[in-house]
Amino acid sequence: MKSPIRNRKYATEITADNEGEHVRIAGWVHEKRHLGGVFFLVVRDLGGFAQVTLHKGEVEKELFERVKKVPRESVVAIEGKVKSEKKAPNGYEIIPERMEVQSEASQVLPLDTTGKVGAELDTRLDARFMDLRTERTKHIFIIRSRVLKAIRDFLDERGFIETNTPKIVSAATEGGTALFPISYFEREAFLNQSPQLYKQMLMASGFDKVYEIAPIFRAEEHDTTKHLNEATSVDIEVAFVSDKEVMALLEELIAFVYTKVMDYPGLAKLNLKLDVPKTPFRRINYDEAIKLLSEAGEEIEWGEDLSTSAEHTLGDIISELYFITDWPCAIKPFYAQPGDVEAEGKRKDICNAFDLMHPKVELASGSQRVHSYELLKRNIESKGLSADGFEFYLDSFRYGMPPHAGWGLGVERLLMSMLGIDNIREVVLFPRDRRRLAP
Ligand code: AMO
Repeated sequence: MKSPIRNRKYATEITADNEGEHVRIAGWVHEKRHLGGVFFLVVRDLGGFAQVTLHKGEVEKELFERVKKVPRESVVAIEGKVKSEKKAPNGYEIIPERMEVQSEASQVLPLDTTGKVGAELDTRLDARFMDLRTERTKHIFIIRSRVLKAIRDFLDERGFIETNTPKIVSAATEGGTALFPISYFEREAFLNQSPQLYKQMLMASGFDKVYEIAPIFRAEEHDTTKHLNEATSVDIEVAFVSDKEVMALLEELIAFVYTKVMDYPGLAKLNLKLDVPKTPFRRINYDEAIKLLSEAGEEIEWGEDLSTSAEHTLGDIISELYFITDWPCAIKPFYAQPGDVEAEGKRKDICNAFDLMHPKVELASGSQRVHSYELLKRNIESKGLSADGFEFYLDSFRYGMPPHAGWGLGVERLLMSMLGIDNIREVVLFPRDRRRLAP
């Protein structure tokens, strides 16, 4: 990694081999220590830490006093000579000649950035700009960026077209979760829960394989460790395939993302070692899930959705990534394709829909889609919705719509499950939840 600023070096760009060279570093005052006649200042930058050492009597008095006084977390630029020092981070220290205080920090910091004094998540989120200065939090977001890049690389490589669909919409897609209404001039509109309708409409365009990585808005009333009101979803849609093909693509993608993250050196800061999940993932159908749950003492009837407790019970039994397939149509959205009685001998009230589960949390859901205009219209109405509100969507099924399938994968759910993090808010820069609208 190279500093983007001319003449400035990152702490990790310097080594003991640069002994005697004149360098300029810039960053935050991480720690200050006074031992006898020697003063140590640790400067932190994106790369790591540099130790600046001042021997009383050997540096100018004025500089010595200014360094001693500069408050922790101030932004400083320091010029000086490199000296090899085995006990310092990266094996060198800097003997300063000049220090410029570019921004002095107020005393009494909202958080300790050294990791020595822990803080509640709420306190950390209130001062997120500062929490991001801690090693652990910094690495979470660098990993998040790697995950997103890996997803894009994987899909681009396979000929997917990245798209952007509207987030201000007129219709709901996911029954069960509420919408956030907004005022749109003289009409009512909503924040989109999912790009579902739009990605399906793109299947009528001939684009064949599309994806989008974008926010989804869910007006979930409850305040849990796995729900956000604004989350990020990776959505794909593929024409001329069934649920089977997109499930295979999903498991390959997850394994690929793991391989791209596992060699990241910052993982050690999270005390993590990642094992790439073996593909294909285990598949159980909904009936088997209900049977396993009943045997484990969960009270659940056929046709009910899985509660969080049921998900955890199944996770304890299966303890790896797995798919639940063949869901009752009644608990899946109107766009999920019912089973094919003739070809597959499936019941008509079972849909070609699936969820991808981590033992602790659902990661993704998807399905083969209904592509018959008549069936889709009937399904919308049978869910108690008015087909009028879906006209713009239904129209795209009337003039040549190929069979298609797709899924939506929660970026935060993937990250928290990979990194063994219990609270989803940890993996969002500025989370939006039932109580939090700032920062
Ligand atoms: P679903 O509603 O299951 O499916 O959402 C897909 C995935 O998005 C993530 N997710 C959330 N993450 C955090 N907080 C939330 N409130 C939240 N809601 C959803 C989850 C979930 O598995 N249109 C379908 C997808 C499809 O069929 O293509 C859909 O939105 O990881």
